[in-house]
Amino acid sequence: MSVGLQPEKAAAVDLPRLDRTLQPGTKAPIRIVHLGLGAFHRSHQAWYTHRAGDAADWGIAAFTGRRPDAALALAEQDGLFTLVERSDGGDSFDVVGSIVEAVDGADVQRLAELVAAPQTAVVTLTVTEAAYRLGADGQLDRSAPDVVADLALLSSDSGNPTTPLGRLVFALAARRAAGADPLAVVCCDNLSSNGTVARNAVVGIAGAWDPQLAVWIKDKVSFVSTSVDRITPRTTDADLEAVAASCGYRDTSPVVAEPFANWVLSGDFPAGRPRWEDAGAVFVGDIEPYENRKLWLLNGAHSLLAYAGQLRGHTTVAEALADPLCRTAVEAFWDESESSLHGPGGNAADLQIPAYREALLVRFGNARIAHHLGQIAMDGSTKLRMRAVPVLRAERAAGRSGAAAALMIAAWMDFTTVAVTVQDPLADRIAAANRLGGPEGSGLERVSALLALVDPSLAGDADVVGLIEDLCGTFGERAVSP
Ligand code: CS2
Repeated sequence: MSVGLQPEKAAAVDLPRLDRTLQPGTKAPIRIVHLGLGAFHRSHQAWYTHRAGDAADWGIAAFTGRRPDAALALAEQDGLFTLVERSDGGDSFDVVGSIVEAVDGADVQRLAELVAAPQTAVVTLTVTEAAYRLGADGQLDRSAPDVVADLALLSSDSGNPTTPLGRLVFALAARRAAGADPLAVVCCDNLSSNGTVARNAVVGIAGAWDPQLAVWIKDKVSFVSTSVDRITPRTTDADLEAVAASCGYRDTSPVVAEPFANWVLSGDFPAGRPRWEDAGAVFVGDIEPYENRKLWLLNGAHSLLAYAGQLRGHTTVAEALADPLCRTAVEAFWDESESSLHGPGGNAADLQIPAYREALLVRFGNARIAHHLGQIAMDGSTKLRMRAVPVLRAERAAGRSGAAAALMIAAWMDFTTVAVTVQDPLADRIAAANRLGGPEGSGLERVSALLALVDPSLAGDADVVGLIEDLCGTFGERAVSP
């Protein structure tokens, strides 16, 4: 039986399974190792690699995070999957062949073998923002329980690390032991200066295990920063059926994405890379302006819609954007962000912000994409550090209130109070902070405790705490009395 389809549905469609006999073509040699085989990797890096002019030279071995079944399903199709580009006008289908091996992330020995292989030139990462275990000070939180556990496993040689970065450190140690040449690690998670963040996290873990390995990594591994963009909701059973109906084969692992895709990269590739520019990737010297434009305007608006929208009873981005209260909040946040978007070389015009904002409204409004707010709401304590805090700080430094950025934080706080589940590495501490706002506590105490999880220095600023407290309740019932 094919994975992912209900038995009765599978029986109803007697179709061949997608495999390389349906899509003939040579399998490229593995030269890229990817950590975080999810929908976004397939719609983005795998798609760019598939479209590169030299795709035949660049195969990807992709490792899942925690889901062996996802690796199994893709491996049964020999790594092939269908990318469904979904616009308001309809769907188009493309089979992507760049993933040549799909592996369960728990297979750390295979990861080490591939990262150590001399022909491997690039390691790409989509492991989620929270996986970098950044403390509120922006450095690796070495006290995070899973970091502590991985360090114990690495040091005792008694087992395989379980976090993506612990696994990467283990694999880089194997590359060092094999005497292989330098390579590039390309972070594709939505973090500011994501190459530097990845470097700090990897070097931090390595240094706590084996200081010589940390020195080798600093010396030999190039950490490339990137800004990645393509809206990719979770695949549903209806998507599997749409592929079967339109393509005439059964694909257990299709991915649906918007037509838009963007990839900006900055950094060195000491062992080479695919010609991703053939597929539209852009290589720049100074990535920060592009990164901020995307993180604040797109991801910031996403987080605002995720919390405000759910408080207002909406389910998808398109629904939330159609609500005037949410839309006004987004526009106000964009206005604040815009004041701090300076553009490459200080030339804001190069960022084409009015056109970017206009395009975002169209992208968010694509009702056929069904991008669930619940998916975006995860890991808020980490995401807000990148999406709301820099704008709030810049606004206040300029003598303005930063009320629109503060409203995003207030909406997150209200959401964490009423949500059935809060998926966040700090979920326990969020729940404890929310209890401060109960009958015995005060709204200000609660806001300050929650804010401390996002940014401790802001939590000590009484004006900011007061501002956020005032804004709580904007999108629904005030969860806590002032
Ligand atoms: C979203 C992103 O889930 C989220 O936090 O904001 O996944 C967003 O859809 C992508 O960055 C779009 O490129």
